[in-house]
Amino acid sequence: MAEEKGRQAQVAVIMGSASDWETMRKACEVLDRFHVAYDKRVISAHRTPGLMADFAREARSRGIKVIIAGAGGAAHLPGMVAAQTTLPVIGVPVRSHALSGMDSLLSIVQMPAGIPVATTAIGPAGATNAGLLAVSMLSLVDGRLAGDLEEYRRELAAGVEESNAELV
Ligand code: RP5
Repeated sequence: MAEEKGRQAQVAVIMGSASDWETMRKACEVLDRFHVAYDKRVISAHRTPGLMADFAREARSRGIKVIIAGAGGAAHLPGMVAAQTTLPVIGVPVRSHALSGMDSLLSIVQMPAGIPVATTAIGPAGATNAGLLAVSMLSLVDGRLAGDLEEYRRELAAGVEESNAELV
């Protein structure tokens, strides 16, 4: 069974390379904040295609409910995982050196009809929002998470109010 800190993982956070971790850790920070158990691991669509296929095909039976997949450049991981599971897949375009992540974004977002990947913004903001989207999906059947998301939004709004106060 997939587990994190002794609890059944509900979310899998995967990335094409360890070099994606600085971005993808933002998704994990959100899951930590909401006390959602997750697995995290490097799985490369190009360097470990067999591992990717095994992971995708077994994820549902392992109890995973949402997959967050980050990749950069020729970012095939989210789409190829989505092709092999009916779990929701959220794709995070990691900023690349050569093309600043536009290559990653376009690789992930332009899926053919029938195999969806919910694609976020490029980079850390996208990873943060991927974590929040996963929490939102889980909150459909988890009242505690629904309440915690409401509280999170109140905190965001309070932060804006505070920034206004600092303008004077
Ligand atoms: C992609 O290639 C990875 O997702 C990463 O963003 C990019 C570069 O990988 P490394 O060469 O840094 O391992 O597969």
